Amino acid sequence: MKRNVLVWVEVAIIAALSMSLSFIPDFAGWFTPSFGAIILVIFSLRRGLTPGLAAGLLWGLIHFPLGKVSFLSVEQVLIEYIIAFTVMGLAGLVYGPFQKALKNDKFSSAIVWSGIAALLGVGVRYFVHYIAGVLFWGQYAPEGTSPWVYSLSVNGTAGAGTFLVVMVACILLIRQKKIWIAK
Ligand code: 218
Repeated sequence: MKRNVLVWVEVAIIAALSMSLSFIPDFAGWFTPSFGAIILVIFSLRRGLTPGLAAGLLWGLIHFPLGKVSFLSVEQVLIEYIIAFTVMGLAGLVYGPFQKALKNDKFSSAIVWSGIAALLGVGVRYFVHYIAGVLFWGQYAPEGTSPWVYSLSVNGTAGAGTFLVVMVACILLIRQKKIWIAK
């Protein structure tokens, strides 16, 4: 396959795989980590920024035909299902140094770069959900809790949990170079 076509086929497969992990039940409501982030961060490190952003955007879009969108308003949905998912591809900003480290078998350094990638992708995504939480989800805050504190507790917990599962996966998989380095 032409290299370019192969990358786009991977984008579609990755978006579908990430979406399939979103079917893990919300065992802790909105506090539940986003397991699909594991796949998206790894892919952004494998292919770089543009494919990562594209896979994130597609993952967000797939929520619509599957009826997996929590709708409060058009603005909220655009922010949380288009912008928030797309920015996960920012993990691909450290593609260069990550690839260099792994190609030289510098596994500890590669793990550090994957951590920076996860902080970027997961951190920016959940910052977006945090802002959306303050703007749109305040009515769900328990009596006497401000929307700021409520959104920080929900999205801070979900974001930290997501970061954690991404890091566990990266550490377990870092020596499997085939996953990370494309032909
Ligand atoms: C306080 C609060 N509650 C709910 C949401 C909505 N939210 C949070 C995280 C992730 C997603 C995307 C789908 O998994 C959504 C819609 C919020 N932002 N804030």
